[in-house]
Amino acid sequence: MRYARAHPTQPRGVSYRPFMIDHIGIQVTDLETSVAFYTKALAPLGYVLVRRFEQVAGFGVAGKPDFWIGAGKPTDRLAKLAKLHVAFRAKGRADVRAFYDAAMAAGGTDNGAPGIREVYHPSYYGAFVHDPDGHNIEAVCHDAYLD
Ligand SMILES: N[C@@H](CCC(=O)N[C@@H](CS)C(=O)NCC(=O)O)C(=O)O
Repeated sequence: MRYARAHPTQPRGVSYRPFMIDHIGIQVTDLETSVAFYTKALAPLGYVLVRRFEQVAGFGVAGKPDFWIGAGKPTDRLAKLAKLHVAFRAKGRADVRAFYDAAMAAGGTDNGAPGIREVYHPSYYGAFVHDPDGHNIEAVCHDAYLD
């Protein structure tokens, strides 16, 4: 099955499954630290820094930012609730591993090494890292994939 391009600027012939999330934003305590972290951690997945304003930065592919980080300080009361889980889709299991390695090298902390998580479904291959603020960041490949 061939899917519509996720964004008009994406090259024809490249099939992407449709995204149901247009963009997501999280607050971070040190924007520069987090821009550096996500620039390195998401590079294996093809994400780049697309837009940068003084207080926010947007990452995406093909010029479409869909993951935003903004300078902010969650209050203590909200700190626990402010910890988010964001899962980025990877094209294959090797990219999941590359994300994990890049994120760890960029200062992330382990929250689950790359591997199958049968608890979700038999071919769910994910890796989990906490970013500098403790957000739970994942790369996942849902497809049965030989590597
Ligand atoms: N350390 C776990 C992390 C799993 C995880 O974070 N799963 C996501 C869903 S894909 C989540 O938010 N789980 C809820 C939780 O951990 O409280 C692992 O390696 O499997």
